[in-house]
Amino acid sequence: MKAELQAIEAEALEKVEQIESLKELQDVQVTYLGKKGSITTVLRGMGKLPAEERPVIGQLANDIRATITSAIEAKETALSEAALEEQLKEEVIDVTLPGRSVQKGGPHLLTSIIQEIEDLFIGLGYEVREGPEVETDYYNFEALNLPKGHPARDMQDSFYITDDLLLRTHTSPVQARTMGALNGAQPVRMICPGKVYRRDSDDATHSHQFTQIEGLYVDKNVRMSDLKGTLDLFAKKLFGEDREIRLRPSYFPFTEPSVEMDISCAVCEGKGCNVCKRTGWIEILGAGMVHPKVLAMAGYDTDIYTGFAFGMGPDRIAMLKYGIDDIRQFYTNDHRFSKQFHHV
Ligand code: 2U9
Repeated sequence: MKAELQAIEAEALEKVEQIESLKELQDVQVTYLGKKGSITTVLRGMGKLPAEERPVIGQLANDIRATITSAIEAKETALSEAALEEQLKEEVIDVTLPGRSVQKGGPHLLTSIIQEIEDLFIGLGYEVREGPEVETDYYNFEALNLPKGHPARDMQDSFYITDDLLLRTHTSPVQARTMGALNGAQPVRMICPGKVYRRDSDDATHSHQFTQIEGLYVDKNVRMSDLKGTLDLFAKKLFGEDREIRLRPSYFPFTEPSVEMDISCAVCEGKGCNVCKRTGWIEILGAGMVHPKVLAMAGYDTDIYTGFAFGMGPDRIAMLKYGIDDIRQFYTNDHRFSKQFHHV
């Protein structure tokens, strides 16, 4: 039995030596030291031994069990350390390697332009107001001195939803709603950015949905010079302190008198180039003194209150400022296009 035990010991230690994985090690543990293991099996024959031999064999068996156990533990430690080493080698982080660039999003160019204009007018004490894109015929047209059948209505080909509901063609109804709500009781200083809709076939300069920002300033004794001063400041803040403005007579049903504002061309400094079509001037917005009919319909006493209003297309301003030649680029969500302006 002694030789048997020593053979088992030699075989077990040999096995432990060769083993490569912790799993196999477990199997060895069970095979040799387990309840049904080889050592235990041999010791079951202990009964047949002469009594004086049993303690010797017993001690030998315990020594061999201890030897195999410590060999297994040593191997387990070695394998765990090797596995950790391997893992660390795999997981080694070369901190000198550049990090994975996280695709950072950014504001859409129109959002940046609108925020820039909002910040300017908030600085002048204006409120930013929003309103419904599905508007009533009254607030989109009637309240703005565009009665049913008024020819100017056709200038703004509209998406009607019902006889009385349409997708707003400008943000002016928000001003009309605001004035109406105040019912002539107090001054108004507001700008209103937002999406507007015109039943237009899309091309490089027209989109059926585009963006507008309009402004309204109603108070006692508001004059044309207040409008001009405000527009001059706007032009210099948005397009550069050395920009000049020019006001040309125009016509809008909701303002009288009406003007269009040009700024001196930044590309040719007014000498004339293809950007300003050789005029030296670039049209930016329309404006005017609020038509008395519009003030009256909103409940304002036109003997006391006067006001000015203006309207512009941020799309057009962005195209001018960044040399963009197709308005549809703003609405195609092409990341290659929009990511160029994330820094704006
Ligand atoms: C009220 C009274 C007056 C808003 C105005 C314009 C002139 C104007 C155009 C700019 C570019 C439309 O998108 S665009 O083509 N708008 O030129 N808008 S005055 O006048 C108002 C608005 C509301 C109650």
